[in-house]
Amino acid sequence: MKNTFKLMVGLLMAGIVMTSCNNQNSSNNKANGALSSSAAEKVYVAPGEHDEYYAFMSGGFSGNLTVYGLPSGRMFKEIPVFSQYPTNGYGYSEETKPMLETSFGFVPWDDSHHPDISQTNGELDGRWIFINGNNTPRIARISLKTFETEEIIEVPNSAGNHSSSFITENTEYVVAGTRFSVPVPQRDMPINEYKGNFKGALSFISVDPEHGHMDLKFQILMPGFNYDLSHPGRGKSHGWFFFTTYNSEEASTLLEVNASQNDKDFIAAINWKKIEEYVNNGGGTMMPTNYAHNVYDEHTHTATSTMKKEVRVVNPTDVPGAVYLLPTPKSPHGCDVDPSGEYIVGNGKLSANLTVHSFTKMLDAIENEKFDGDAYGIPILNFDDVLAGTVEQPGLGPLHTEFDDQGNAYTTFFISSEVVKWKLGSWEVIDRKPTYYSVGHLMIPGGNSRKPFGKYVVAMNKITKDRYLPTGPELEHSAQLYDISGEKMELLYDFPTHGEPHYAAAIPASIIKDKTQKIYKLAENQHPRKALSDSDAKIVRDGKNVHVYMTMIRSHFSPDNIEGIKVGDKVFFHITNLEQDFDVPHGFAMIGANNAELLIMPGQTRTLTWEPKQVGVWPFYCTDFCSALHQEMQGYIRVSPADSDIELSW
Ligand code: K7E
Ligand code: RUQ
Ligand code: CUA
Repeated sequence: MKNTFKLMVGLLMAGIVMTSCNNQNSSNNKANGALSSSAAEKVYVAPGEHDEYYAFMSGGFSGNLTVYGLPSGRMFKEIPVFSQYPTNGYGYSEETKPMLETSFGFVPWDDSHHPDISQTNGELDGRWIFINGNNTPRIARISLKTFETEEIIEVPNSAGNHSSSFITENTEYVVAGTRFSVPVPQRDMPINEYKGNFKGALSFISVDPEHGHMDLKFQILMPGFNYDLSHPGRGKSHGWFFFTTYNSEEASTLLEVNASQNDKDFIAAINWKKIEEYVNNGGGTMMPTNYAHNVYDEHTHTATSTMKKEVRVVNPTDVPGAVYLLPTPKSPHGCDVDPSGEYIVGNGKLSANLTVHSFTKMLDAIENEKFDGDAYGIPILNFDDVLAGTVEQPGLGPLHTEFDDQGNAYTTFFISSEVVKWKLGSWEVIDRKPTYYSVGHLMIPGGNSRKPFGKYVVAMNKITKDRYLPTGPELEHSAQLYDISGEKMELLYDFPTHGEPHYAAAIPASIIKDKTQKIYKLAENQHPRKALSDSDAKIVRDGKNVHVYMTMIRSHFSPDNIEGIKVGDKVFFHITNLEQDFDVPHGFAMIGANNAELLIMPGQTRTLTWEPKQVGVWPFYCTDFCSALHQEMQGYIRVSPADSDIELSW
């Protein structure tokens, strides 16, 4: 196994794409066979009891966010964000389709990476959770009252929206950084003229404290590096934001060795308060661009998409004292700030040691103007001047670090497949535990805030292999739960996750569970095509468009039997669920409707379209077992030839 690791490091050093298919050792997975019997008790949540934490796991290439309980590992819900979602019709219903509009058109699938929960004074407040769409750059805001996606804003001038979506400690901004530098503005130009022409946009999206509405306030146009992960300053470093970079060579292809030829890349430190002030005084320039801003209105239960036409961009050299580069070995991935705001951990993927920078030292170096040259006019600080310490050879392939409330840090090592616990300040390794297999992110509830809850860590592993009963070639990823309340970590439990969870965020259930919304009040439904009682139900023909204002309640639809629909019509079913009891949705399935069904919550109106192609009498029904008479909840639609003179009737 050791040799395999050496080989892997050799491959990495040679610039070969990171793969870990070789680092399994199936005899090793028995190593955790000797779990203490108390491990079972620690994860056991008795029937009817509730979990202590909500955990929100990124869905990775599913584009969604999944909600789990900790410590049980039970999955409660999948929240659709950047994907059409058959279970409840998100992205299929007319009300939710606008959420997936972009300047590229309707993009109903993305790759989501990093959820982050809103904060007040650096502590989790449980109002919203944000997550990035990586591929077609977007940031979403999800309400933790309704667990629904309420807003999606596209990020222009970006590609591979990866340093995202992390928030400042009063949720002033949700921050997004581009992975790929691209021509800004986009234009037709030779790829090998990358250097000096491609820019890396770091976007600061303000969040309205009352409703959470997002607004792309400014973008900083940085040199053409790749920007990887970011973290906000907190406490003493509030007002700053830190981004790891790689490819400081500005090579246009990373397959060449030259992508990692520099001994050190950088962590970019951004004084966003300073840039905010500059922008508030009219600094920066408005650049024409296109990006979608999609907002779901909680009163009409309907999303609207607006195309924005310009963005304010800031050249960092125009704001002296706002941007610095901290040399960090080599190809840093994670960029993690500890709860005190003093330490900035750069996880250099190809580095033997972990580098930790000191915020205080950084300020001193800035004050004394001790610079080591500059890159494109941005001052570079001296490595030794800002170094707080190094953790010596803690493992291979460090990716991400989280923190507990006792001054400890926990770093994942992808290649050596382990979580390593070490001490902030003394930099000594305290414990290490293997992960099964090849861990990416890890998560401690509140671990990206001033107040972590250091009871559990969840490791999110890239490779599952033999951890569960085999399910053919495609497996779900595997998470592992460790008890970290003692000096040594204790592996408690494995559970599968959906998609690829890059990061996760968790919060004590006590903060949000009593604030969640149980019912949409019918009386507050402002959907323009609602029907609030059976007597409001009606059908209105408008040329070839037929609008059916339908209601549903246990256990019938009104209207149910409809005649006078013709081939070539487009039927809009606007269906209101009249129930006002918690947890009584009804479904709607119309044979051959436009690739979709609906699930409608009490008090809510949803619209599905149907374009009948064949004459006949076609049934519809409720898909959710809602009462003893559920199977009676049905109707028929008579479809006549296009030239028929049968009148609408119901
Ligand atoms: Cu390391 Cu996208 Cu956060 Cu995945 S990234 S592991
Ligand atoms: S919501 S102004 Cu009452 Cu549409 Cu925010
Ligand atoms: Cu309504 Cu089944």
